[in-house]
Amino acid sequence: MSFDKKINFELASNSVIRGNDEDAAQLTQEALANGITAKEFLDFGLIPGMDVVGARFRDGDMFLPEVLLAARAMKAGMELLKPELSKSDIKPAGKVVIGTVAGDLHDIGKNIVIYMLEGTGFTVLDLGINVATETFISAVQQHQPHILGMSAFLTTTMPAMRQVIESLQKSNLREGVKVIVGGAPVTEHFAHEIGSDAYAEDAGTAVTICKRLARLDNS
Ligand code: B1M
Repeated sequence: MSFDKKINFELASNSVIRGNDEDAAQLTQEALANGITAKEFLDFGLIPGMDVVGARFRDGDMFLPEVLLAARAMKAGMELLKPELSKSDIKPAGKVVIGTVAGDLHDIGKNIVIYMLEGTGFTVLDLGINVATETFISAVQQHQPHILGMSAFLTTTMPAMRQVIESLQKSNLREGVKVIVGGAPVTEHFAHEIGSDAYAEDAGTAVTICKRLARLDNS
């Protein structure tokens, strides 16, 4: 049977919605084998599926165990996309330390940002999820990155970003590092209010902005 891009994307979205990791992996493999780019497959296949999951969960039509299965299916696809998203012949563009803030266990969006940063030549140190303020601070002290990135996916964990920026100031580290924040509930306005240098609404924009921030830092 010939490969149909539209059907592949639809089936991939459905595999995330149904939480079927085997299907998600197989459809990802098929897409890559048929010349679909990792970015296109994410944007039109996996992520739209997760958007449906989010809306159903919000409306009470889906429950936590199903959301966990959806996340597992999404990750099964992402694992296969990672090599392509992270492939880079470009020399290091800068160093980024990144993590999901304290109290927050979401990491799918953060990981996409990381893969795409690595794919454009950034060296990335991933601090993981539920990262305490002190851990961000000591990572900046120890690794002296050009950029500190923070993700928050819950309205209740967004204030932790402010705490990290305040701690950077108190530790006299703020001048030496650019800060970028993101995650579904975070806005440009919020980023500005807490004193972040930048905000990005998606991984592609995050890469463009990090390039700009790293260049400014070096100049
Ligand atoms: Co949760 N969850 N969840 N969840 N979950 C949301 C975020 C929610 C919006 C769902 C909803 O109600 N519709 C809601 C938050 C409501 C709010 O705060 N306003 C919610 C809730 C309530 C919860 C729990 C509290 C549920 C409960 O226990 N009752 C709980 C909290 C746990 C905790 O963190 N303490 C919880 C748990 C979970 C799971 C563990 C089951 C799972 C996470 C699995 C994982 O990540 N490993 C999960 C999931 C999967 C979701 C949804 C459905 C999907 C998130 C996702 O992966 N999206 C989500 C609903 C939604 O967002 N539609 C939801 C796909 C991803 C590609 O997009 O994350 O936006 P996104 O990332 C984007 C951008 O935001 C941006 O680039 C990424 C790629 O383009 N970006 C950055 C991200 N980080 C960036 C950093 C940057 C720049 C850009 O610079 C540094």
